[in-house]
Amino acid sequence: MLKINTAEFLQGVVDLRQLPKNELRETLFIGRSNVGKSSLLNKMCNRKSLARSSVTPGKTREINYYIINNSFYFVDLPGYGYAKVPEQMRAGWKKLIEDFLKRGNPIGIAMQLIDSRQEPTPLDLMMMDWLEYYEVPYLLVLTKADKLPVSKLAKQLEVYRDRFKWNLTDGCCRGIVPFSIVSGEGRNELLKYIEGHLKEKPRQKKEAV
Ligand SMILES: Nc1nc2c(ncn2[C@@H]2O[C@H](COP(=O)(O)OP(=O)(O)OP(=O)(O)O)[C@@H](O)[C@H]2O)c(=O)[nH]1
Ligand SMILES: [Mg+2]
Repeated sequence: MLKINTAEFLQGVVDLRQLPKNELRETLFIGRSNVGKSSLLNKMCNRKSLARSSVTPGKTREINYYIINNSFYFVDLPGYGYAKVPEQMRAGWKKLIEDFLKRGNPIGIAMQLIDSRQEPTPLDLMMMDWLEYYEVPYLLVLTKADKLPVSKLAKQLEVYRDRFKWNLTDGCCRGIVPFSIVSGEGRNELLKYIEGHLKEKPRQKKEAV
């Protein structure tokens, strides 16, 4: 099993020209504001405050790069869907994320986070469409799993599996995984998936249109 020995914040990127020159494998963490992105990143790295939990949601406008074991990246994309964000900022976010995915990075995978108690929002669905379009393999991670009774969580998993059947069989979704920072549920599964990715050959680069 992959072990995370070191995790360091590398840099925040607001412009794609600032992307690290060193092209290493990367795992993207994507999700709306407050879904538990920073918490999950910290849990993955067994750190308390590597990724800062923001006091004001929607504040993070940067793509945050962390370097893990000095050999691959965790990439925290800015959370979306926060109602109070001005329209102009929202457009900026969309452009930054889409340009970022458009690079067609052949050595990236993603974790799409959705709150296990909720339905996917239109922006979650748009993000998943982008991942499918740019052919980025991803796991759908249902966060805060401890907040649901076991039977409800099982039911919710069924609902998600049914709804995203196409993504699971013909698309790029490689699995749907409940996750909790309280119980640690899901952590090993994510590590296993990342480990597999680190061993894979780079994919064919998809041409941007
Ligand atoms: N019970 C429980 N609470 C969680 C879990 N994951 C996150 N939370 C809580 O949810 C809140 C939001 O978590 P964050 O990790 O800051 O969310 P975020 O997605 O990084 O939010 P932004 O940075 O604002 O986009 C915090 O109060 C966390 O403690 C979980 O697995 N279980
Ligand atoms: Mg955060």
